[in-house]
Amino acid sequence: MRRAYLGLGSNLGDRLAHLQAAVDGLARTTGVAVVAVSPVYETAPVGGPPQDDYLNAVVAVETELTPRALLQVAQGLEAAEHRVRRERWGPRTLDVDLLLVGDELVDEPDLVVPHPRLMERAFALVPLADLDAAWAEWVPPDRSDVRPARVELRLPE
Ligand code: GSY
Repeated sequence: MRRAYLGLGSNLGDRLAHLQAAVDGLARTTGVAVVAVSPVYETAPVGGPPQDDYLNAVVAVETELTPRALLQVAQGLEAAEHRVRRERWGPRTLDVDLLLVGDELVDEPDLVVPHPRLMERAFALVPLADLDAAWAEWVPPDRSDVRPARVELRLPE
């Protein structure tokens, strides 16, 4: 068993419902136990075309799955929320990113762990630091693009 952190993002449709569906789907996955969910943040889009703000959060799980198996779970959760890949970095109903999987290092064409852009993304670092204070020192001082949202995710029972 190891601790993994997954980043969740949505900027299309019922954003909170998409994030909650990901948390609930993880909780239903064999070999995965959801242990914590971060606060939800309203965040300015990074990269891609002009698009609406995102809701972002991070979920902590205990898992016996490999990074590859977790990637398949993440892609299944995105597909269940009808994510359509129209353009790179474009708007999406649900994005589920593998941020960290224990101390695993993976560098394959379609899977890099830790997430290759984690250190540049305040929208992932801020909620990650909420769950693991060891990450607080990496959070940029200007958090104006990552604002607490007035909504919360439920931790499944
Ligand atoms: O990789 C996550 C998708 N994404 C996001 C996101 O989740 N939040 C914000 N604020 N910007 C983003 N740009 C991309 S791509």
